[in-house]
This record gives sequence, structure tokens and C-alpha cells, in this order.
Amino acid sequence: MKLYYMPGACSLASHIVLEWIGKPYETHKLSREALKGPEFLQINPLGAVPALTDGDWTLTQNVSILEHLAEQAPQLPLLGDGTARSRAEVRRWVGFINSDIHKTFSMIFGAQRFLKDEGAQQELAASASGLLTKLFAQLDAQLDGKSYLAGSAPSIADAYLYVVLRWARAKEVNLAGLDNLSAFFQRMEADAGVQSALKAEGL
Ligand SMILES: N[C@@H](CCC(=O)N[C@@H](CS)C(=O)NCC(=O)O)C(=O)O
Repeated sequence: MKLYYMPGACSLASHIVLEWIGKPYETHKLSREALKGPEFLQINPLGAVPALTDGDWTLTQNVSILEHLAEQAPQLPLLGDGTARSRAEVRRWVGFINSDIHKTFSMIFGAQRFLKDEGAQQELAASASGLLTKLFAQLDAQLDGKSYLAGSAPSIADAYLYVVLRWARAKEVNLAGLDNLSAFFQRMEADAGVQSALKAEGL
């Protein structure tokens, strides 16, 4: 398997899960320019990471890559503890992070794609940041009394949450008082798989 990634991008979640499952893999680092180059567009016509290749098969979309990797290590509770409810819980939080949180970050990282006027871009980014505070508060509440989003062991949702929390810190999203998230972040930073993926990405 080969993971195409850009350092610190959402592909870091797949990178962490690759470390957790312990299967052999390679990585291919891309610059922002290379994402839109002809070579990578053949792999992912969207020009976005992550992409995972396995022989002549290419899989894109973070959510499907994360699930595909988790299924390769059924001995780990990466997709829940084996019950249908627990799998649904993991998918609920992966969906929330991908569709609500990640998408809202697009208004901060890529406001210029939506609006030409710089003042309007700043306004959009500020509104998005305010919305993110509310969305992260829901995750903080979910983590109350729990070490991880869907229970006592890390799942694919936690790898993804760690990545968007890094973005929140970098973009100074207001996370004041969200102490469960802060403890979660420290817990993930202490994880050996997270540390290996960060090191491999030069972060
Ligand atoms: N829907 C895609 C979105 C992937 C995505 O937004 N990737 C970002 C990095 S976090 C990217 O490569 N952006 C480059 C671009 O869109 O130009 C997924 O969930 O995999």
C-alpha cells in the first residue's frame, strides 16, 4: 500500500491508522503544487490527498480509506468493538468530522475559492471559526468521561479528530474551556503511532 499525503493535511489521519494497523506501507509526499500536477491528477482527479494505492487499485476519500485500513486489522477496535452500534458510533463521529468540521475548515483554508474580495474572505473565515468553536464543543461534550470518541480505545474517528484539532490550534480557533478536547489532544500526542506518523511527515 502507498499513501499519498501532504504534511499535516487530512491524510495524516490515514497515516496514523497505517501506523496503528502495522501492515507494510510506503508513502509519497506531495507539495501543494504537485497536487494539481498531471502525474497526481491521474491518481486523484480532484487533486486532493489522501489517496491510497494498492497494486493497480486506487482509493480516495478519507472516510473510505480510514474504513478500509481499519478492516485490515479486525483485532483492533478501530471501527468499534464489534457490535453494530459501536460501528455506527465510530461512523457517526467520522461523518461529523468529515462533513461538518473538515468542510468548515475549507472556509478558512480556502476562503479565496468562494469569494474574491479579501475583506469578505476574512469575514467568512471569522464566521467559520465561530462555527468551529460550536462544533468542537459538541465533541468536547462527547468526550466527557471518555478517553476517546466512541469508547475506551482509539478508533479511526480519533485519528481524524486529532488532525482537525491540530488545524484548530494552528488557526487559533477558540477552544477555551474545552478541557476534554485538550486532554484528548495530549493523550493522542503521547501515542506511539501518532508520534511515528508526525515524525515521518516532518511535523
Ligand atoms: N473529500 C475529500 C477532501 C480531501 C481534502 O480536502 N484534502 C485536502 C487536504 S486536507 C486537499 O488535498 N486539498 C487540496 C485542494 O483541494 O486543492 C476527502 O475527505 O478525502
